[in-house]
Amino acid sequence: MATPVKVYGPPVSTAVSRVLACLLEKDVEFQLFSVNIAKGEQKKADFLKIQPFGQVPAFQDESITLFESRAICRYLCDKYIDKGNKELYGTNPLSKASIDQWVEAEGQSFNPPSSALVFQLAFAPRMKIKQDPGLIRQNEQKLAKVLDVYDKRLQESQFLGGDEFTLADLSHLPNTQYLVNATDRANLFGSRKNVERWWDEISSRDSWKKVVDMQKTTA
Ligand SMILES: N[C@@H](CCC(=O)N[C@@H](CS)C(=O)NCC(=O)O)C(=O)O
Repeated sequence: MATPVKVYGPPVSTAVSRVLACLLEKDVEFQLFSVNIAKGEQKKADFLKIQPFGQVPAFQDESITLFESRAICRYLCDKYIDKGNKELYGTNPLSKASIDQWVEAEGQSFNPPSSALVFQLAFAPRMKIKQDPGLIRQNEQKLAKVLDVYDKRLQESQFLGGDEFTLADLSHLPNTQYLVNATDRANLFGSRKNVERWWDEISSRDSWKKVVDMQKTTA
């Protein structure tokens, strides 16, 4: 029997939850190891051996150690090609290229403004950190422009990469979950008809619902 892969980090972390969603879609057995970010455990010498930047997640599969959530997801899809959702990372060079294009768009265009807003609007108040209204305004404008592009794409296509739910969509779940459910900016998504339809569909997948449950129950 295959040894379960190991994920280090809390499910409330957006990057960790991206990997968890992928593992659940691929039906790959995993063990989750807690890393207390508030206590700075991610900066300890032992952890830096598996994640040299001192961030979560870190990941191990037998002798392989990886960091960077999107790279871990791509690895999982390639290694476990015959398990779980077989469409998750495409089935031919063209579908893979389209998925990669939108995973990159998530990392390069969507993530910077959305993660800044998640921090400012959802985490800063909980951590008793003062919010920066200028930064919030600036990132809200940037995200609105990105979502206008998404709305147009999603008018032509059911999902970002094409006709199937793929890594391209999955990658957007973590930040969007916080923006829609833990801030007062849900309207950024709800005011765009095609984005709203897409969000309703991707956020109701069983894999993502399990991750959200884990966020409520695991430290
Ligand atoms: N690009 C990285 C981002 C990792 C990241 O930013 N992790 C955050 C949590 S979501 C973290 O470890 N924060 C604590 C710190 O930076 O000390 C990935 O996708 O894995």
